[in-house]
Amino acid sequence: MVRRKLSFTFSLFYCIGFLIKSSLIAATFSFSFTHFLGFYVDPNHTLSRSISFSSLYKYPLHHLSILLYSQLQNPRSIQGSNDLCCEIMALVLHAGKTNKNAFKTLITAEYTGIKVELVENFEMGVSNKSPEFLKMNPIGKVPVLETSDGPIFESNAIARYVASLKPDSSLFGSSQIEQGCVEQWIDFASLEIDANLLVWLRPRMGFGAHLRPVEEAAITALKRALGALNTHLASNTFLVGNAVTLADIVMTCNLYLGFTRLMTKNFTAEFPHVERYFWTMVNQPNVAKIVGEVKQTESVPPVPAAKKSPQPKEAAKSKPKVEPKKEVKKELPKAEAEASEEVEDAPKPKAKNPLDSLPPSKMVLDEWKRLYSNTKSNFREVAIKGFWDMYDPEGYSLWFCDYKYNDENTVSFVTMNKVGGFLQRMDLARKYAFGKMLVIGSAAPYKVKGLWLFRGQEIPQFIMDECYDMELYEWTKVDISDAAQKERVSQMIEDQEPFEGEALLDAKCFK
Ligand SMILES: N[C@@H](CCC(=O)N[C@@H](CS)C(=O)NCC(=O)O)C(=O)O
Repeated sequence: MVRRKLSFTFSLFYCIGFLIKSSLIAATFSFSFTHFLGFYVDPNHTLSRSISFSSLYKYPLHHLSILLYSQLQNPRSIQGSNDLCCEIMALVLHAGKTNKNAFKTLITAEYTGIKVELVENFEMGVSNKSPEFLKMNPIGKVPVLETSDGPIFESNAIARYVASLKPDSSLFGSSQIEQGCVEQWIDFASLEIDANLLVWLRPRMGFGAHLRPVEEAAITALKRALGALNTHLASNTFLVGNAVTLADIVMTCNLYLGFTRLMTKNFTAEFPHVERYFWTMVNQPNVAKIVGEVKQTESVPPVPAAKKSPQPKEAAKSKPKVEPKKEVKKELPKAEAEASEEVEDAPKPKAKNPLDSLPPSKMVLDEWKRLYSNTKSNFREVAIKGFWDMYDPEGYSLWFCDYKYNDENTVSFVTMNKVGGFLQRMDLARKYAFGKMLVIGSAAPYKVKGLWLFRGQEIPQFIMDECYDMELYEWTKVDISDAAQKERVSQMIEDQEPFEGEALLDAKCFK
């Protein structure tokens, strides 16, 4: 009797269990069908994202349906159980829209098909200082990735994590040695490229003192790294293997900072394979979707005018009260230069250029520039004669310059680009200077020589300070009482050819 009762109870439990199991299977089928349908009616996945309870199931059939669904959505992204929830609920990235460190993750997400969304209404200096944010990253820096298993900070780590969500991701290379090389180039991109770029950029964005020897050392180290990278890329399309890896993503984002903020065409022309690589990378559809159109900077940001030392308290007291500037509160400890990518710089009062305090000159530089531009014929009789009529040797001085390293000018377009970059960099002197630069010779090595007209009797100090090309040239003040020198000036303004017995490869004017 007891045995019969027991067996009846077991049978009952078995039936109930069977019924539960069957209904789970039915639910899974209907869920799979909804997902399957969702592919056609809900391409943005709002439906699938809202059904987050699905991730609670640990049912093989359910996995199968999700795998089928995710394969239908993105044939490249069959994923394992860990990333199912990523397919369903997007990972949230805390950063501004233009942050190159956030780009690393967003590009990786494009390559892997993992959903990563930028947090809404992120405000640099505010959002990342909130208590909730500091719980995710105690140092208060961005980016931070919020996952259902907890947050991750450090942009390279986040990008690695997102890449690893796709099993067998080719972003880590296709062998252990390739994976080692991917890691090698990620470190190289961070420690040899990015770190030096930041030492160069930070003080120029007003974060920390600008110390010329420190900047020079960083530029030298950066050039050394770019030289090594250039050599590697001379025979490799990508950093590792024959396809884009995580190393390329990290390297491109770091170079992006350099190309858009510091490294003019003149600077990068020395590294043609790095240039080719960078433009190839930013034009890859998965990269272009995130970074948009990229424009190389035309100048290096000038060093901000030195801050005035604080007034002694007593003196300050006796001064009329000045309304404190609203922007001052923005000078929070946002110490990193990269932050400047996202923080609007408070407009800084422009320091008066000492050249504006020189005694007035009878020569009006703009008038000369207009005459130069508008003279289309009889250049010698009209423009050159006009120049000497206008020239004021008290208010202006003329200078010849001679490139010190002509031996290096072995490639014509590289040489012309170098000169082009120099002129772009001289933009800051437009109000006070006029120049002609000649690239001379019909075969390498080409000579680069120039003529400059500067306000004042010396080469203005701010140009020497700001434009590093200046020290690449030998400068000689023109003695206009010497007829030969005067004639040389005329010939240079006129682009006379042959010049000193040689053909001209190029002549550029700064006006
Ligand atoms: N090594 C970090 C650097 C992060 C970083 O410096 N982030 C900057 C913006 S790109 C930041 O949050 N600065 C704010 C601060 O310094 O408080 C990474 O790669 O994530």
